[in-house]
Amino acid sequence: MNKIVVTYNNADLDCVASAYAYTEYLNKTGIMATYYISGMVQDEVNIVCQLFNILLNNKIDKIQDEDIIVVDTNTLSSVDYVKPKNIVEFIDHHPNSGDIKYCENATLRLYDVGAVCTIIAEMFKENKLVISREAAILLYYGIISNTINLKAKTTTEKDISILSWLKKNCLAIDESLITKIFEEKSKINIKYLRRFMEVEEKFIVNNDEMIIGQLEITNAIDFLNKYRNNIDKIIFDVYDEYKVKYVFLNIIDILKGYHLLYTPDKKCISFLEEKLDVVFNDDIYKEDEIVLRKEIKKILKNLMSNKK
Ligand SMILES: [Mn+2]
Repeated sequence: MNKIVVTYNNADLDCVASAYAYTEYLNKTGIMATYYISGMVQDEVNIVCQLFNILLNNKIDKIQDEDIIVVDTNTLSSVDYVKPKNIVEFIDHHPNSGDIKYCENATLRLYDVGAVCTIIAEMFKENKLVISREAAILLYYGIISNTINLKAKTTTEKDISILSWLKKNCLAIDESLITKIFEEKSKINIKYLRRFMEVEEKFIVNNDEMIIGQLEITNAIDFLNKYRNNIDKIIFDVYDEYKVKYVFLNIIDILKGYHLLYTPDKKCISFLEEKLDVVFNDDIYKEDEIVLRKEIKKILKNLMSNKK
């Protein structure tokens, strides 16, 4: 039976690159597979594809009863368009959501790396398979994007060393384009600000439901100052719609390498100040290093479950 590699809605570059390259990997090892991208992809995916003339297309329009492989998430709600019983495999680097218990046919492969792209690239390398130009480019910039050009603390030795293998296998890869890609993806159309803020997924610790948005852009502080009203409105809308206890935003400056926590909600600020032992100034907390949303989730989860 044909296998289908899927990932979450509004996929980022790590998702799309992993799905694309893992499909190629399966095909090259004699397993029939296609990828399926659900919903709109994030701008960065289109930027890289245009730069290198890579064409992405879904060869199927609809998921039926095929075997499903999920990459870059292990949370069922983010792949709500597939049936849990059809999932045969998860390949991911996020914390274990516990949802595997609802998938009687699936195995869960979790790796401690900065990008799922790294895992897929290593499979090509270990099995001495020839990698296509497209797959190598997507994986390379997928790793760069997901590790914020290796500045994120989630970056591992594996991420760093596989980049040189990818470069060796594809002459089109150009390091000097990284800044250009980062600048390009920061040109946000404010009409779609909510999509860029990634505020549609609840995170639950103990009994507290919260939503942590994330923006990855250049000139983070200027952006926040300029669009503060728009951001506030979206955060309050999200409170209304999802009825969660806390909503806040993690804003990463992808070139300067710092991050901000921001929310207009004083109650949420007090919560974060207490839990994370930080001080907000004018509703903003700034730290001179990059901390990703998945790391913040991990910290909160550890703190709050220990206490129980
Ligand atoms: Mn990822």
